[in-house]
Amino acid sequence: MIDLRSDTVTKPTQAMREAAFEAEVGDDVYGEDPTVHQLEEMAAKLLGKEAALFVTSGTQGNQVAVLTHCHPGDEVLLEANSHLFLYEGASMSAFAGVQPRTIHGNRGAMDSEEVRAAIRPEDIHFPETGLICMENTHNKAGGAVVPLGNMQAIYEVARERQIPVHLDGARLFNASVASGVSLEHYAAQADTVQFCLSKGLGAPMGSIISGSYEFINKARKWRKRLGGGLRQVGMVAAPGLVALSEMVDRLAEDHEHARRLAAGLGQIGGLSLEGQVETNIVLVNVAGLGKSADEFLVDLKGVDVLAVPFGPETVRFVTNYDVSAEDIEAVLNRVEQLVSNR
Ligand code: TLP
Repeated sequence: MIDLRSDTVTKPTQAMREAAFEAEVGDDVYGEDPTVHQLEEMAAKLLGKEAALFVTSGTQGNQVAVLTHCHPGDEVLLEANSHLFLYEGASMSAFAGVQPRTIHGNRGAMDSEEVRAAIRPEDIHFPETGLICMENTHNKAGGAVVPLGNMQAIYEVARERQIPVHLDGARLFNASVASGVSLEHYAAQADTVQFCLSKGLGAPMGSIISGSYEFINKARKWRKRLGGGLRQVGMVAAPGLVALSEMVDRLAEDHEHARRLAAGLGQIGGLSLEGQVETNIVLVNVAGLGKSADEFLVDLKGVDVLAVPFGPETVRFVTNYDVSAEDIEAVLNRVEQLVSNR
């Protein structure tokens, strides 16, 4: 089976398994796990922030950020196809009691003037704008890299109005490797940043949120309230350290594989690419085959290839550490056969 459903499906490397086995641990709720400390320090340094917090998942990291930044009754501005809006079970409303307000972006990038216009003026009828969220890379836009200049413009608007900015950087390392812009530069365009260790970087679990000392102290309490205070968690922080030290540069391979996959799929009659491939995500429209995404995925599974639906006619393929260049060629051969046998 060649699994292109997500980069979350990667299995931990041998080095990660060994690091977990050997990790020095302590009770992290008491702040006594040295491996967690090491991971949090390394992450904060990479992002150029004061402090960082290890959380169980990207969703938990984003929600802890919303809970820490906002008050019930606030409004959160975010891109209409962002993960925070589409794929987190409305948890910002369920937990933080905030209302999302969406802005349609161009390949994931919101127009800074639209963001400015959406910020609420003081009026007894209106909610307060409590937070602005950005996402880079943008998942639903096909792994699009949101340009640094766009992020700068939005952060400037936010600072003028003293509204905090959170960056969902689940795949920020992909953005950085693809664009050559440092993590620090991206992170400087937001007050807080979440990134995932368990996507392209291959760790078995965990995300980081990062920001000021003050923010992280408050966030730690929200993480505890959500049941995310863990004990000898150095066992899973250790693979995270391996992810940060060994797995970043190789993301370029995933990007190369995605470009090859896209080039090949784009040649197959009935399939059309949706948007440009900038990182490790390829979106393909299958309407030309006279099939829905779900129907196409059943056929694909029949030839031992897995992907996910990303719309009624859209299929998402995500290249990852466990998929080789040969696997990509095999996928192309199998899809070509499928389509020609129709
Ligand atoms: N995305 C998953 C699915 O939920 C769609 C995937 O396979 O891509 N932010 C972004 C931009 C994400 O893509 C994801 C996961 C998250 C946050 C949440 O991370 P987890 O899965 O660790 O909660």
